[in-house]
Amino acid sequence: MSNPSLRTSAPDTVLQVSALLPALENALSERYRTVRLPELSDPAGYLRDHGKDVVAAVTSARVGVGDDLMDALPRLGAIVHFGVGYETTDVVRARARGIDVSNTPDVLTDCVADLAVGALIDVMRRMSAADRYVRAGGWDTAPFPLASRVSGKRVGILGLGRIGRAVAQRLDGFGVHVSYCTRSPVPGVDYRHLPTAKALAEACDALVVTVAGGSGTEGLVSASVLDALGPQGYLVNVARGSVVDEPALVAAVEAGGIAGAALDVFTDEPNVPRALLESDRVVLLPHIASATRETRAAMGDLALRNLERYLTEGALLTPVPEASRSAH
Ligand code: NAP
Ligand code: 8YV
Repeated sequence: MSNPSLRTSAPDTVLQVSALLPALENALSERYRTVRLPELSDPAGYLRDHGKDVVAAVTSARVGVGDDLMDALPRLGAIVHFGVGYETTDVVRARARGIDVSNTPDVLTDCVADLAVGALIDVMRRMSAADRYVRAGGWDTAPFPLASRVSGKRVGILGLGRIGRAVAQRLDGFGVHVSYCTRSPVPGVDYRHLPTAKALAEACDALVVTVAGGSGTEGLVSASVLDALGPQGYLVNVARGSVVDEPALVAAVEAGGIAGAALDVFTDEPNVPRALLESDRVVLLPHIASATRETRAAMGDLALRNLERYLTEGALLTPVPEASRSAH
């Protein structure tokens, strides 16, 4: 706990910062004195009068704990994220105050990789577009246009972390030639490393984005990267909308600068640019890469175990890495 001198006789409180998995919300309420911030009629008033009671915050990866909220919680000692991404929380700022931060790595890796590969096949083979075609009666008049083969193609993975590696392993089964870009080559990996996103895009037929989000990767998939991918190239993004320059992507889709895109994440969710909604060459998914019953239950369980460990032993179970701020 960050500042013992600020302790009062008030009961220690767990602050639920955002809506969470219902089972996790129920477990928090059953086990701890929990306050659900989104359900308060006067959250600012609560924070002013009771912010000093909060010792731990549980939040989603997409909401995090913003600076103002952090500042309103003088005894906060732990931020527990439901999700692996945590770019919504300033970890350096938190650690400077002695607040530790956890996320839910590994337990969602398989499902996110499954969805990334599914999205890649969908956009290249045009499965969702073909489904729309059948439903609209197009098959009655003409065969569906030919699509692009997946097996044997060159796929570039931007960010070869836990999820990127799981995507690569799945693609090995398709005889795909995998190359990747990270800031430094991953030891013990045989895939070809390329030093920049642009070099990776030039060398592949499809670019799968699995890099960490945050300021360090904002706009990494820029207009010039999309240009390097080219009119025959496909983009899949399961990382964060911020990693892709969305206006540049819209321009590339509209001009035929790339062949297609499959997107699970967007800059301003749930708002999707109209041009993407209207394009038959874009697969749109509502940020569902980890959204299976099994994986969400495992994420909730890991978040809860982090909180329990912190409240009983003063240390989190899966803290985020020390040097994470440069990427997040
Ligand atoms: P991870 O293991 O930390 O992998 C992140 C990768 O990004 C690492 O390989 C890292 O390599 C690379 N990276 C960071 N900055 C880079 C840069 N500037 N250029 C190139 N590579 C860079 O994380 P993970 O568990 O695989 O998760 C990855 C991300 O997926 C999360 O941060 C989250 O945003 C996203 N995600 C999305 C969903 C969804 O629902 N769509 C679900 C889960 C996760 P280096 O540090 O060596 O550069
Ligand atoms: C979830 C995610 O959608 O883990 C992440 O980083 O983006 C997803 O798993 C998110 O955590 C739910 O808030």
